[in-house]
Amino acid sequence: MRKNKEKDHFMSEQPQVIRREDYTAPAFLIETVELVFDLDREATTVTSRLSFKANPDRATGAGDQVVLDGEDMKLLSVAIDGTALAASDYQVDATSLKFNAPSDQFVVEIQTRISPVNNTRLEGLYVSQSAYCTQCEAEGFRRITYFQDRPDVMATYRVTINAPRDSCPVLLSNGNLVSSTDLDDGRHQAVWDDPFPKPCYLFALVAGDLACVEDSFNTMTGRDVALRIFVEHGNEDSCDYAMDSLKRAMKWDEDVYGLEYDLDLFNIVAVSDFNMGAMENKSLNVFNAKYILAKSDTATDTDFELIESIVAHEYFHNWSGNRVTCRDWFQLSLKEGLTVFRDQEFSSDERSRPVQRIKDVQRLRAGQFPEDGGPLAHPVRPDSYMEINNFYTATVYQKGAEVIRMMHTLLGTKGYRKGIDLYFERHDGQAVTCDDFVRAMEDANGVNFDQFRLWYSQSGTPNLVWNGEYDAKQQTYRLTIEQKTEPTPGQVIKSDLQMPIKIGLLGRDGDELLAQTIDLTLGKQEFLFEDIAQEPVVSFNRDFSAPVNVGTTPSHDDLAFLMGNDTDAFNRWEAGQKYASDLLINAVKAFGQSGNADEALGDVDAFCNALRATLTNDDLDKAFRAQAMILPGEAMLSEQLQPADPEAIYQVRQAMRRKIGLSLQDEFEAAYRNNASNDAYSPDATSAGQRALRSVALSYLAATGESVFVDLALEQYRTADNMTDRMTALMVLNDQDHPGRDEALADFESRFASNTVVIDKWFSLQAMSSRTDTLAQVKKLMDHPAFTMRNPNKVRALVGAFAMANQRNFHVADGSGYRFYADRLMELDDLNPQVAARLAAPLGKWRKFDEGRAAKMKAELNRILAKENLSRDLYEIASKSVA
Ligand code: 0A1
Ligand code: ZN
Repeated sequence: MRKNKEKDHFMSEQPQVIRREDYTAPAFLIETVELVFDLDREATTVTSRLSFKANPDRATGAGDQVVLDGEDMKLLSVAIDGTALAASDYQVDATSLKFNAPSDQFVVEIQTRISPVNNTRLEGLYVSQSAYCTQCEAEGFRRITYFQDRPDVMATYRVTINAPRDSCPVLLSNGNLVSSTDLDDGRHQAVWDDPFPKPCYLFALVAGDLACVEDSFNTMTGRDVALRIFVEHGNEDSCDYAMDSLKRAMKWDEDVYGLEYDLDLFNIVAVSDFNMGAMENKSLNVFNAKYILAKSDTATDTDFELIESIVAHEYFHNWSGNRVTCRDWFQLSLKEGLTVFRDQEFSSDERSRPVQRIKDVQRLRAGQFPEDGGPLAHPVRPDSYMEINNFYTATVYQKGAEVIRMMHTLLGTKGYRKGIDLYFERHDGQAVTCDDFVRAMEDANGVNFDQFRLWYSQSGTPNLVWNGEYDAKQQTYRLTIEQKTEPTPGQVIKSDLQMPIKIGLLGRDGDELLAQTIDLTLGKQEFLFEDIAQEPVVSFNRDFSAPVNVGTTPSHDDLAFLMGNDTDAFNRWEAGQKYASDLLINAVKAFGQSGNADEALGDVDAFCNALRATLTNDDLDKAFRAQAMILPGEAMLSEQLQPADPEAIYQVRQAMRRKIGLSLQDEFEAAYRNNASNDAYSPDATSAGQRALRSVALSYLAATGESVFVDLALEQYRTADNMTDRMTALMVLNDQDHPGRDEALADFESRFASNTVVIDKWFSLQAMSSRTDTLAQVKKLMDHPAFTMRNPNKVRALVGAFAMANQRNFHVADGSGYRFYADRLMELDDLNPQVAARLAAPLGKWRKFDEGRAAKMKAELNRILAKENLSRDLYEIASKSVA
């Protein structure tokens, strides 16, 4: 139990800690679920008919009491086997309904009333614009009706929806449509039946007046699957890319995993109000509209990329998540780590593999490494939680995917596939654990992953240090690697992990002397390579084969050499990042003394020359070159400094950008000119790469401070025929003191005022401006007619972007950024605790900063903890963050 250290005056009750080790199988199973929804915005009636059966695997002495979860609804009636229960026959409280089981097999009928229009949490059944929709993962189903809301209770569902025909012509649920009938009083009815047993978190219902875009996919066994995307009217012309992505994902899963879609219908619905990115409900995926809607003039290349990967991700869940699901929520990475790995590989196959890997690693480093090194660190398979919604984390998703990737590397493509085949063969239709997945990999390949399993239970990012010794006489190279993981909250003692490290040894002429994957298992381990004809340059952890920090920094000469010669594209990029980080970190430290960023940086010509070689190397693809030009971000640099001075980091990074812009001005001007396109916009990876390179060029040219280049950005804004070019120009203008900034922002606002997805870009941009009036602007924008605290996308775009993507202004030394942010989190907590909690992490970074900032950040966390009616969600994050 959690220690009751001090008397908690702020919350009426301590949230309970749920522990993985306490798992017990459910005493009763529910085999079939029949649901009838009488939809009404204020008062929807839900009637459920559940067939219970005692679980043969129940723990002995589990008793005959049935406990169903239920929150925030009115219980109208309960009946067992056709007989209504008297009030004395059951107990109902704020979170449950309890009654005694009459026998080993019985049928329960329950009626509840809920209010979709007042559901601001967006969990359970709610209203988004004109439609009703549901979100049940993780524990939303208990807000619809009383149920055993846990993923190891799998049932088949038959769902009847009754609703007004005019306002809800479209009525959807999981599975197959059984019937559509007109009712009296202008209402109609649809009945849906899902033949596949599923946990209740995969249940979905959508009803509303939506437009539909339709296509089809012919499967590997020749079945035609109808594909439908439902959107608000007027958005029908923005679904092409999502539909195309879906078809490509379906084909890829057949080709690469041998997995075929299992129903004749696959529906996607795009809604504007959604807590997360999207949801994989069986055959009825619900999406945040921003990850579906895209046209050349409304979506950037990055948006197209995200749509492709998220559509694929949700589709892939049909097997990795739905057909085989999680036994309990501690096993979340079973489906999420695996499905992220699958979507990353899909994108790699569809686009540039090295660029995809670079982006995935950037995301891991930006989101997961700080989490793993901070107060919210937890293993890929957590041991405890207060609120499961707080565990949809970068660790469970991104690090979870890295763990799958390492198994793929250790076993090879064929061995991995053997393991996957065995996993689906063994566990189809079951709710299983991460351990079951690893066992399938072991059994299919005859290997032992006992040590490897630690990746699931140990938190923290390992740090690797390597050392090389060349023996010219023996022509051998001895590589010594040491690994160490720092303690994390609640986990002080760390063990050595097994990990595959890909390395290359390069000759000075650029020849690859050796390329190998080594199997690191010890705390300190030596590897001897023979027949090495010259002292090599080491390319370490190629392709980021293990998700670790590498503490060894090669010489600047070696880094420049690797930037130009490494045969592993990822490590070419990595060498540039390491080189830049080293220069920037040293300069930030020196800036403390001089206060002059240019002086602190000193001579960076060698680095600029290495960048020039990459920029002008026409053998490299343009998307890669664009990535290679981008310096590590401010947050990334903060991670490497203790304490981090956000203003110094900002100044030094800007100065570096200016130096690079000046040094490579001719090359950037040429890149800008030569990469203009006269063709109509196409979102494909090659065209996107060309635009990315041109964007990088413009942004460095503007960094020189020459006003002609700001004029050039304004010109690009005015003539842009696609959103990528428009946003690039606007991002440059956004940081300037130039009349063009106001002109472009005003134009953007009036152009896209009625497009709720696009206007969020306008909010974010202003929230991310490095200008010192940004906080004042953000406060003002909260009164903009398009802004509302009730829409998660709006909150994330304006308030979230300010704290998460504007280090300079959020951390302004007087603490005004922190205060503003804490106020918003508390305001949001009363509306949507899940989203409030997900946004709270930035305040928990106080350990990274100087005493003044740290004290102010902690004070805000304490103010949040003292809030009346603080949610369990935000309490968990704030209390862990302040500790
Ligand atoms: N399973 C979804 C993401 C998701 C998770 C939680 C949600 O509500 C708490 C909603 C969606 C995915 O991985 O895409
Ligand atoms: Zn997922």
